[in-house]
Amino acid sequence: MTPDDILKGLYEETMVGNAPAVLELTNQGLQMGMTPDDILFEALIPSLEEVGARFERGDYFVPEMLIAGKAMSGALDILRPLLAQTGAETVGTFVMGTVKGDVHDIGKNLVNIMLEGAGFHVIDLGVQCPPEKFIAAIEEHKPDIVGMSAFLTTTMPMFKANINAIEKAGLRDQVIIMVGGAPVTQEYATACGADGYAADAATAVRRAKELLAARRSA
Ligand code: B1M
Repeated sequence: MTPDDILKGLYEETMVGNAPAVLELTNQGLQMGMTPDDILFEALIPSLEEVGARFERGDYFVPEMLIAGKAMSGALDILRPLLAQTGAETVGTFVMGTVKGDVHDIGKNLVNIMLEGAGFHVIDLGVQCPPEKFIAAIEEHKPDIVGMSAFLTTTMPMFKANINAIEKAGLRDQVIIMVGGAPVTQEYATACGADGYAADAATAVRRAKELLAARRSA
């Protein structure tokens, strides 16, 4: 098998939710010297994008989306330690959660992995996080940054609800708030009162570091 065969196989097997094949191909690719970035950005993420497109066209339904997501998550478990392996010192604490009403977590998990790789201590609150959960986590962990993900247009308004609740609890000045997720834009982030936004995991890391540096030098 060539690296191209591996990428093609990963793309196709993720799309049909064949988790064992995706695991096998991921391991094979790594053994052949392929990088985690190649596997992620040239096969797994494009495959899930196609899954989403098929769902929109009505060719796929929720079960197909679910098994494709599970296949991708299995590969991420293998890639996680490799992506996070930088030996960087802790640069700050980041509390992260998917907002209430939303169960998507693959994108959030990927952001977490990249943040860990960049030296952040990440506290993952999981999915379907109500405002009280973010507030309790701020009180307990005193993070530098709170990150919120939303993947549905119907759950994006939870950003504003969370930020209002954090303000009401008197904690807004203590944390930088970042938001993200597939349907989110910079304009939306600004409108809901977030301090930062990023379109993908790598940009999220860069933005988090910039925001933290600006806060510390202020
Ligand atoms: Co859902 N789903 N889904 N789904 N799903 C989408 C998001 C959708 C775009 C598909 C489509 O129609 N094309 C669509 C949303 C449309 C919209 O509102 N605009 C959709 C829908 C409609 C739904 C349901 C409503 C379907 C239904 O029930 N009728 C339902 C909702 C359930 C709920 O949450 N209440 C639903 C359910 C599901 C599954 C459970 C089956 C499964 C989730 C599995 C899981 O996450 N464990 C699923 C999946 C797999 C998808 C798609 C196919 C893939 C999502 C994904 O993991 N992408 C998705 C289609 C698509 O995205 N093209 C779709 C890969 C991931 C790496 O990218 O999530 O964008 P992404 O994350 C990126 C960035 O967004 C950014 O960095 C990440 C990494 O680069 N980012 C941040 C994320 N968080 C960030 C935070 C930051 C900064 C950046 O700062 C804090």
